[in-house]
Amino acid sequence: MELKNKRILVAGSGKSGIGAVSLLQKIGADITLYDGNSALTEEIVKEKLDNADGVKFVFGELSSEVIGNIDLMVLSPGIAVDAPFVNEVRDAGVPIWGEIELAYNVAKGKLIAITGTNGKTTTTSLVGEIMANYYKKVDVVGNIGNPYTTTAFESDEETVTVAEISSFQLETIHEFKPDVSAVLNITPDHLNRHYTMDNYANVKMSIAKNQDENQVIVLNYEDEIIREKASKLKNKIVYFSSKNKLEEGIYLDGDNIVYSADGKQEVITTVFDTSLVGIHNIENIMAAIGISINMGVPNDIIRQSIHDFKAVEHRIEYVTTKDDVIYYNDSKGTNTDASIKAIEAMSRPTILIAGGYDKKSEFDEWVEAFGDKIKTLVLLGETADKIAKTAKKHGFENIIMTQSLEEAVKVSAQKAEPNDAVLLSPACASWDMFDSYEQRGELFKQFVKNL
Ligand code: UMA
Repeated sequence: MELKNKRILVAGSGKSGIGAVSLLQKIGADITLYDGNSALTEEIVKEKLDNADGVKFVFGELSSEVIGNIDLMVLSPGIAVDAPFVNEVRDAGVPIWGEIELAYNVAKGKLIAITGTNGKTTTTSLVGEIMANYYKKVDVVGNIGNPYTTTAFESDEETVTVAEISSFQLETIHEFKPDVSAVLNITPDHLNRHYTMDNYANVKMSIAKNQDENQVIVLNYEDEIIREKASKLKNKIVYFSSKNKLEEGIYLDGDNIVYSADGKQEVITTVFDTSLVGIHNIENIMAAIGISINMGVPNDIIRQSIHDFKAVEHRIEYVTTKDDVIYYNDSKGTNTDASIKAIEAMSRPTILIAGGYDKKSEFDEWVEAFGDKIKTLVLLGETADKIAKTAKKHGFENIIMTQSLEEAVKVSAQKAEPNDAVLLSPACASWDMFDSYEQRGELFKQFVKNL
């Protein structure tokens, strides 16, 4: 679609909306920026724009008059695709694109798109590093916190874009067609938005829906949901496995990470040659290898990049040691599966700080993962009561309820004995008390340092 002079409503004035507006300004569209938050004002939002010339603003309710005068709506990922105003726009016959679709429409060069319930950010960052060590012009964008629309306009045929893509973003793609895609794993998450697991899995797999038979998707062989859904794909599948030796693909053989193709095997790296810990990270590394080989990066550059790569902030991040108690920030553990991986990575008796925004998750499996390792559970946020109930149901009684993250940190420090660990791994999103998991993680580190 030619976007110049089109009347475009950008919905959401967060990072994605602001990115979309700045891109559309460069194209010369007629822009209205809408946000459902009626507490916002033109002044507040203008602060976020480099240039607000010609942009119209609507806050709170969206009238049918506005809807009747637009050619396209660009939707931010945090807005549900079945929100009442979105339904109205759809019913009026107006096309709805996600911010990702808008960026894709404009961007040039090669595109790598990575999704999965967990490991997206680590894998995207690692692939970004590998690409940057081989290609001249590399952008790392998407759910990682840097909207694709902020780089799309300046990209050219030489650009390699590495995009972390969430399920929310995939719901509103149409022609989005990555050269190489990846689905790392699919476990329950965001079910309040996607309703069923099947729906969620289909959304995740739709990352490949426009890829052709020559284009690669890198998939986790050990994920049953992925394997089942993969049977419907028409593009080229490259599997990775942490448990099985694959005839074709990437696999873990003892301590070696092996690439096997056309009857030949090559050790790309070993589990000792990386600072990333845990089997989930080995899977992220294998996915990154699968992507990079299919982007034509030589093996020695892949190996060196993996060796040099440092873990991502807020993901089982070491904060400090005080009175022989180690503090870890896993604010990015925003679902039970991610949090279980953090618990598994602990090697000391652990005081776990958890709870947050209610995504209607179940916490049974998560509590079962405590084993003997978690000695005290410190809870906060919307889900605190639900988690406490589930923990007690499973016989875990050592629970402390708190009202704030600061209180949770103080209580944990009081309870901790030498040789313990204190782990913030909420198993929940942050949106009940914080703007983002990053903000929650930063505050946690601050409160720990203030102890
Ligand atoms: N809004 C409405 N109506 C609604 C809901 C929200 O008008 O019904 C408005 C809010 O008032 C707010 C704006 O929309 O002003 C926020 O938009 P947004 O929620 O889409 O947030 P952005 O700031 O644009 O950030 C988004 C991603 N957020 C979500 O998907 C919720 C960021 O992912 C991403 O980094 C950013 O785009 C850049 O691409 C964060 C995330 O938590 C990290 N993602 C989830 C996850 O990883 O699990 C999916």
